[in-house]
This record gives sequence, C-alpha cells and structure tokens, in this order.
Amino acid sequence: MIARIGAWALLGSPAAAAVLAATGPDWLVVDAQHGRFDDRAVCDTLAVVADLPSRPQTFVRVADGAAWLIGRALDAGADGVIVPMVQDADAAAAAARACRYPPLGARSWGQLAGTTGRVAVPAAQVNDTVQCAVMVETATAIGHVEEIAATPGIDMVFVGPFDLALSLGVDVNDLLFDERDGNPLDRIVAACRRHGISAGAFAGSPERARLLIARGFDTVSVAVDSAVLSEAATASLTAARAGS
Ligand code: 3PY
Ligand code: MG
Repeated sequence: MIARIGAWALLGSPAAAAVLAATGPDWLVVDAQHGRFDDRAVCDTLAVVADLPSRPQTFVRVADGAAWLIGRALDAGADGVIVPMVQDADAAAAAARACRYPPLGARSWGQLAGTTGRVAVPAAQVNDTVQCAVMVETATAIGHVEEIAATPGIDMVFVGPFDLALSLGVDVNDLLFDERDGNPLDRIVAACRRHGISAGAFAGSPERARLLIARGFDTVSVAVDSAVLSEAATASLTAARAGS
C-alpha cells in the first residue's frame, strides 16, 4: 500500500496554503479548528487552490461537528471535511448526514461555485464523491471505534495523536512508539480495515509519519505550514551566519 502524504495549513493565509499545495502533497488540510482560518480565509484559500494547475484533494478541518460548519466548508469547494472530537456512532452519523444531500443526508443546497466563476457540482455527484472524515482522539471514541468505522457515509477515521495521548494520560511519543498488543492506534487501523475505509492520522513530522505508516495508516499529514516556514527560515539564517 502506498500511503497518501499530506500538507496541513494552519496560518490562515490563502497564499501560504497555495505555496504548500503547489509542492505536490497527496492531500491538503485547511485547519479551521486550531488554525487561523476564519470563514473568509477558508473561502479564499479554496478558491486559490482550485486554480492551481494540479491541485491536491482538499479537506477543511471544521471547528466542530455542527452541520452548518460542515455545509459552509463544502459549499466553499472543499472535497471533504475532517470533524474533530467525534465520540460515538451518533456523532459520526450526524457528520455523514451533513456532508450529503437528500436522500442520503440533510445538506442544504447552496454551493458558492457561482461566486468564483465555477459551476456547481450536481447533488448526486457530490453524494458519490464527498469525503467525510471523523476524528477519533479520546478514550471514549476509542471505546466506540468499531461502530464509528462501521457508520455508513464515513470515509476515513482520522486520529489526533496529541488529543488522544492527553485523553489517555500518556506522552504522545509513548503512544506512537508503543509496540504492545492493544495499542489504540492499532485498534483504529484494524477497525478501518474491517469496514473498508481509510485510516488517517496527523503526524506533523516525517519521523512520526513513518511510524504511523508502519502501523498501517494509509493517510498522514506531515508538512505543517507554520512548522516548515520556521524550520526553513531557521536553517537558512543559520547557514548564512555560519558562512559570514
Ligand atoms: C491532535 O493530534 O489531537 C490533532 O488534532 C492534530 O491536529
Ligand atoms: Mg486534536
């Protein structure tokens, strides 16, 4: 299996997200939960990314599972959403419903295509192609992971290792490196495999991405705009100072 390696935009800047998207990630996340993306910045970013010659599949991580937030992200042109802190199958079903138009769901019609000179995607096509990812990142959600992964309309379970480690009362690296049977990360991958959906995880670094892929995750997020900017600037300044 070849894992999909993604980029993650936090800065709230459409230009920075476009630069990131143009580096060729397999997928891109625009983070409106912990990132600095408000509604306007989400719309502007999706419009800029849509114009790239080769654009990555783009998700918005919404601030929470409210149907109107999911609808607005998709109306703005996202291919899918990532819904944080989903605790059980009822919350997963609500997210899936909010992603799709009737008869499969309860999404309200009103894509912003017209405001960007594009044409709206027909409802039936959206229902076939939209991606609904739900985050499993608490001990409670781990207890319900089998039902969450089995929920119709869920395309990916996405793990937030930092929140999961906090909820379990362990260090995030201990969670990632723990090889013992019963590691919650392995339970998530197994549940996704059983139900034929994608197992995704936030990595935030190439080292953690490799660990997660070795554990069986097929979709990971690696290059975070704020981190890569900081790392590259530090390396560049250090290299120039070393030579002066
Ligand atoms: C987590 O690790 O909890 C995340 O949500 C990553 O953004
Ligand atoms: Mg989280």
